[in-house]
Formats: sequence, structure tokens, C-alpha cells
Amino acid sequence: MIDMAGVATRTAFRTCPLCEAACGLELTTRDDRIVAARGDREHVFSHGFICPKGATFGELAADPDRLRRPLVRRGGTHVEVGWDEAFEAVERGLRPIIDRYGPHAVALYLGNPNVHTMAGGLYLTPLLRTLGTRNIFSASTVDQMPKHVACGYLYGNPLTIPVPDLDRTDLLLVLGANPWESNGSLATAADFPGRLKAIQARGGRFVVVDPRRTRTAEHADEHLFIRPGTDAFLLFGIVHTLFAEGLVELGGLAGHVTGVDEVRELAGAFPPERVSAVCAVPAERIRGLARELAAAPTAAVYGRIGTCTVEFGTLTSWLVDVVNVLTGNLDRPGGVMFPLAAHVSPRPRAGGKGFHTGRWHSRVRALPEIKGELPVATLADEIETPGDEQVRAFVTVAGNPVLSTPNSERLDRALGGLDFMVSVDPYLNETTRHADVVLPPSDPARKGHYDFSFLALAVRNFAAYSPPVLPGEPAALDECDILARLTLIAAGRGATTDPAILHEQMLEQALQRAAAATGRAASELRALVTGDHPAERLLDIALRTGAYGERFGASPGGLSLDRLLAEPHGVDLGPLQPRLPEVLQTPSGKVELCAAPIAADVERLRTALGRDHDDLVLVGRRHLRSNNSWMHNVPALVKGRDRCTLQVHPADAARLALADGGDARVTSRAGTLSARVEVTDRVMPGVVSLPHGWGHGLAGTRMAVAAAHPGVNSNVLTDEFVIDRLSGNSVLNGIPVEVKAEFSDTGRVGEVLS
Ligand SMILES: Nc1nc2c(c(=O)[nH]1)N[C@H]1C(S)=C(S)[C@@H](COP(=O)(O)OP(=O)(O)OC[C@H]3O[C@@H](n4cnc5c(=O)[nH]c(N)nc54)[C@H](O)[C@@H]3O)O[C@H]1N2
Ligand SMILES: Nc1nc2c(c(=O)[nH]1)N[C@H]1C(S)=C(S)[C@@H](COP(=O)(O)OP(=O)(O)OC[C@H]3O[C@@H](n4cnc5c(=O)[nH]c(N)nc54)[C@H](O)[C@@H]3O)O[C@H]1N2
Ligand code: SF4
Ligand SMILES: [Mo]
Repeated sequence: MIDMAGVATRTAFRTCPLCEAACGLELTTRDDRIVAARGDREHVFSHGFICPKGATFGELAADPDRLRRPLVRRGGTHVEVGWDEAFEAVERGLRPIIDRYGPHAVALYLGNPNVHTMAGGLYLTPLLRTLGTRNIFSASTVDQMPKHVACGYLYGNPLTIPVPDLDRTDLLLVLGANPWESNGSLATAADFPGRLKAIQARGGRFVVVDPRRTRTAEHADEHLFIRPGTDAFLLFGIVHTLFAEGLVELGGLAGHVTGVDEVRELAGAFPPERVSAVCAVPAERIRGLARELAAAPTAAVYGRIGTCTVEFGTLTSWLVDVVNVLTGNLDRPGGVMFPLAAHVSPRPRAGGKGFHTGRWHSRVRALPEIKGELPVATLADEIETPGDEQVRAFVTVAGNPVLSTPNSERLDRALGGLDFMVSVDPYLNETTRHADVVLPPSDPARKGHYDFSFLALAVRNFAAYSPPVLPGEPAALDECDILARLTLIAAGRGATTDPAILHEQMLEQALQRAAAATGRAASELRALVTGDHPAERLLDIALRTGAYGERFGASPGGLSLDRLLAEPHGVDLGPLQPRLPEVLQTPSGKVELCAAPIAADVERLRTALGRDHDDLVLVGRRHLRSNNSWMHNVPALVKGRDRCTLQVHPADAARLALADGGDARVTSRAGTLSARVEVTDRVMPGVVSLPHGWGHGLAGTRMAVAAAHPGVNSNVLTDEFVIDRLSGNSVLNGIPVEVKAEFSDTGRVGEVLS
């Protein structure tokens, strides 16, 4: 195509990799640049929806601060070097530590964008296996680990997570989520706001429970304030009512569930009047919610960050599903259902080994391993505490724990004391500035994309693959190659070994699995596999042997890489289908509603019933134009008013003599910071809110736009010693704080109060 200036442009379609919504983008490219991004109107799942972040896809990819060559630290500053030199520096830094102190002296932190890249989905497993360290940490334990643990016990696999059937439900109860701004999480739903409006348009309702009146709450049929950290009480009050009023109705689930009587017994301690005093939701509304959920033709309870990053995160996440089960809404249209992604093969029958934790424990605090990792809340302990297996080397891949994990100032200091650190990351930011070597992957426009994580959480089954939109840059290295070369170094195979060796090993393993699944010879299948890139070939095998696959010719018309390449707007695979009992991997082959570890933790909750609540607690928030810590370098996303403000209710502001626009000092057990005050009745009294992911401009970083809009780091205040016991998840909401007006050079800010 030729544009108005007579320059050749091209249109390309691809999935947006920036959040969990998986929208289709229509990109216009000119020469080697993306000049426009809009929503792909023909996309089978997003139908043209786009948010402000997706619209900056081109700017993000072309950010001048994005690293395009590796960096090595020399005499306190980072300098650009070639790839071989960078990997040689990694080998020199890492190998002696492994050889001398063993594998556990190396820790890894895997950040959020790993679930948004094919490299993260495919190439971390070999790296972790080869390193063989117990010290694996990730953003999961500042995010969704409670949901994994709850689902692990309920369904036998921590990845078996039901999602609300948004497009068919009659009643949606949303707890601790703000999908109007976050675009949803653990429920992939492009245009989440549109899907919520559609519930209302077809005569249904949605109710939001949140200590803030969020944009989602504003659009809801009802918004209930709740005291932070107390959703487990509210939900137990609902469960209590369901039993007390004879509203439990398993429907089609009867025969597939164990433990209902045990739950009834546990719920006895949580009558609505009792829990109401703790959670601040009126007892009559708690009973009302129970009755409405039971009476609705279909209903779904959905909880997110505000139900996970709290003291009783696992119990809360579990209770969300308990209510869905007791009202007969699990695994039925309009309730909560299990997606079936195209790269996944359905299981032949129910039953399995079940879910177990504690295969190893952390050295310093003896916290159990969960899902192959340790709580990031104890990472600094492992680095700082001397001993045989003290962490001396650190690898980060797509993570910024200095901004995203609790008591981040302590972690920041700890990273300064490491013997060696390497980061796979496109930015020199608050975390990677500590790295001896930074290995930047090519930008997202030059990578293929398939959502291994989110297609398994989508509210409608669909599949899409996007090949790279722009050709690779000559000096760039693909992220799969970076991870493969790190793996080869960990294996002692040398810094300059061709990563093709690992690609070939992975291909052969995938072919062996496919051969076993199809009863054909691996060599015969190999000849049929397509794809220009190692990740494409692995995807092709997964698609062909997956739930809708063409099975190497045995199911013509089924999915393969070629089929997805031919359908750039994605392939619709229909509404979610019931999957019980096949999906269950518990030893009993049933939904185990009351696993022993969960039941034991209820005692902790019961004890907390009698506790006084804190006067003032801190919660977080997300803004539509942000994405955790790493997109504040895009000018279009940070322009306008300061978004990193401390929201304070007018009653608290008056009590504490805080002025709108003035400064406040916020202090917690872990730390202290100064923040700009925004007085608003959007937060409930007794609650203040500060977004996370800010606190830029530290010495040694290279993100000029972010440094000009620094904000403050809310994780200076969160406490690494307060975690959800069952999941090890950090508690990032409901932090007790003290807030005081701060004096500035221009006089006492409090005086502006009229
Ligand atoms: N107080 C508080 N803290 C929170 C939260 C909260 O609600 N409140 N939320 C938590 C949640 S849910 C999450 S997920 C975490 C996120 O925590 P992290 O994952 O630690 O942090 P991010 O800000 O997502 O940083 C992502 C990093 O990946 C890099 N990156 C971006 N794209 C790529 C890529 O393609 N490849 C590679 N290799 N790197 C890339 C970025 O430059 C950045 O350094 O934060 C958590 N922290
Ligand atoms: N714009 C934008 N979108 C994002 C991100 C982003 O940073 N910005 N991050 C992405 C990531 S990694 C994730 S995990 C998702 C998260 O997706 P969401 O969970 O939808 O995002 P949050 O905005 O953190 O919503 C959490 C809500 O919980 C409320 N809350 C806090 N404590 C409690 C409590 O104790 N009980 C209840 N009921 N509510 C509470 C907060 O006020 C907040 O409104 O968003 C993703 N999408
Ligand atoms: S909602 Fe998420 S996936 Fe969709 S355009 Fe925005 S950032 Fe991209
Ligand atoms: Mo997250």
C-alpha cells in the first residue's frame, strides 16, 4: 500500500503481548518501523478493542532507551559489548560460583513478561533444569500464587483455574479486581468492559467488592466497600448463609465433589453478623449476596489481586471457588468454566497424583517450595544471610523485583552485595542496574507471539499466532537464543556454543512426545513439522497434537502452525465447554472441596475474627496507562497529571491535617516514603492507596522518560515478613501505615486546607 506521502506501507496483524487480554492489533509499518497501531476489527476475540497501552505498541518497540546491544559493567558504568563477549562475561561470572558453591548459590527471578513471550513459555524450563538450583523465585508470589494453591488442592493441578463465563453469566460478583483498568487477569477477556456492559444489556448484573470505588465499581450495579484483607470473612459469611438457609445446590456437580460436609462444619464459625464486624459489609447484604448467587439462573464469583495479595490469600481464593461449587456454578455455562487451549491435549480420564508442596524449603526461613519455586519475600534473606548455600549469583529474566517485591529497599541493598548478576532485559532499570551483564532481547515487533499462558485462561476458546512483524535487526539476538545460550553455559558447554544444539534437543524431545501420542515414528513427524524459528516448530508440534490439532494429517482441517499463519485474525474455537471430570487430577478424581491443608488454615482465620483492625491501611491500584513498572518510559503513557498519588478519604485527610496536593510521610514496619496527597472519597475511610511500579530515576538507570516522571515506590512500605502462609505470597494490600502531613520549603502544606 502507498500512503498519502507516497511512501510504501504494510499492514500486519498480531496479538498484543502487553497484558492478559490478548487483543488483536492492526499495525501499519513503514520501512523498518511501526507507524500506527489500532484494534483489529476482524479479530475473533477482541473485535477491534484496543487500550492506550496497545496503541503505543510501536513507540514501545522503538523506544530509544531500549537496549539493542548487551551491556557489561566496567568500573561502575555499563558499556556496550558484542554478544560473544557478553556471554563470555556471564561464563566467567557464573561458572566459578557454581563450581565452588554448588547450584543453590545461584538464584533466579522470573518476572511477569515471561508469560507474554514464547521464549518464557518454552526456554525457561531447560534453563531451570540445567541450573538445578532450589532458589527459584518469580512474580507469581507477589501475584497469583494463592489461586494456584487453592486450585491445586481443589482440582489436583495448580494450573487448572476456572474462569468466569463472562459472555453467558447472569450475575457476576467481582472481588478485588478492577478489570476496567487492568483489562482482566486470570480471565483473558479482550474488551472486559464491553463484556461487563453486555451482562447488563442482557438483563444480568455485576457487583463489585473493593475498598476503592474503581472504574469497574462505578459501572457496576452495586459497589460494596470492604475492609482490606477481609474477603475471606465475607465469603465465609456467604457460605454460612448458603448452608443455613438450605441454598446449597450442587446440580450437575453432585457425584463429582467431596468435602461438602467438612466445609459446612468450618463455615459454622462465620455467621454473617460475626464476619460483618470484621469486613464492614452489612450482615444483611452478605445474606442477600448468598441468596442472589443461589437464585440466579447462572452466577460466577471472580476474585483477583485484592483477593490474592492479602493475609488470607489462599483461603480467599479457595472460598471463591467454594461458593461457585455450592451454587452449582462450577463447570456450567454462565458459571465458571475450564478453558481448553489449542496447545493442550485433553486428558483421557479423571484422577492423578494431586497437588503437593514442600519438596524443598528455603534455607533461611524454612518456607516450603510451591510449584517449583520459593516465595520472593525471602529472596533478600537468601542473599544476605551467610552460610553454605548463600545466594551469591543472581539471574533475572524479565523482572524488576527492586520495584515489585516487598521491602524493596532491602532487596535493592542486597543486590548490591552479590558476587555476580546477569539480567535478560531490554532496559537498564532499578533492578538491572545491579547486573554485571545485561542481555537485551529483540523488541516485541521482531518476535513471534503465541499466548501459551493466556489461551488457557480465555473466557472463550480461540487460538492465534503472530509471526514477527519486522525483520530482525543485525545486532540483535532473539530471546530464545539468549536463554538457550545461558542454558549451555549452565551446562558447562561454553559461552560461544551454538544455541542450535539446544533447539535441536528440544525439537527431538517434542517429537518423541508427539510420536508417543500419535503412534507414529518421530522421524516421520519431523519431516512434516513446519516453522522458520525454533519456537514456531515447537508450537507447530503442540498445535498438531493439541485438543483441536490436525494430528499430522490424521484430522484434516485441524489446527497447525500453517493454519494459524493463514488466519491472522485468529481461529474461534467456540464458547467454553464443560470439562468435568476429565480435567480433575486429584487422587480421588473428584473436586476435593476441603483439602486438609486448607481446613487447617481456617483455624488462623477463625482466630483473626476476634482481632482489632488497624486504623489506617495501604492498598494498591492500577491505572489504565500503566503496566507494572516497565511502561513508564513511553511518553504517551505518562503525560498528563501525576498518577502516583496517595489517595486519602476526606475524613482521614481532615483528621490527619492532610491537604489535597500536599505531601505526606507514609511509614510502615518496613520503610518510609513521601507521597503527594490526593483527597478523594473513592477510597473508604481508614484506607489509603498508592499504585505500585513507580520510584524511577535511581542512579545508574537509563530510562529518561520514566526518570522525568519518577513517582515513589510503594513496595518500600510492604513487609517481606508478612506472607500468606499456604502460598508464600506476599501481602501487598492491607499494610498498616502511619500517615503524617509533611512540611515543604513553601511552608506548611496543611495550611492550604480551607
Ligand atoms: N505493591 C504492589 N506490588 C506489586 C503488585 C501490586 O499490585 N502491588 N503487583 C504485582 C504483580 S501482579 C506483578 S505481575 C509484579 C510484576 O513484577 P515484575 O515482573 O518483577 O516487574 P515488571 O514491572 O512487570 O517488570 C518487567 C521487566 O521485564 C522487562 N521486559 C519487558 N518486556 C520484556 C521481554 O520481552 N523480555 C524480557 N526478557 N524482559 C522484558 C522490563 O524491562 C522489566 O524490567 O509486580 C507485583 N508487585
Ligand atoms: N493498566 C494496567 N493493567 C494491568 C496491569 C497494570 O499494572 N496496569 N498489571 C497487570 C497484572 S500483572 C495483573 S496481575 C493484573 C491485575 O488485575 P486486577 O486484579 O484487576 O488489578 P488491580 O487494579 O490491582 O485490582 C485490584 C483491586 O483490589 C482492590 N483491593 C485491594 N485490597 C483489597 C481487598 O482486601 N479486598 C478487595 N475486595 N479488594 C481489594 C484494589 O483497590 C484494586 O481495585 O492487571 C494486569 N493489567
Ligand atoms: S487491553 Fe491489553 S492486550 Fe489489549 S491492547 Fe491493551 S495492553 Fe494490549
Ligand atoms: Mo501480575
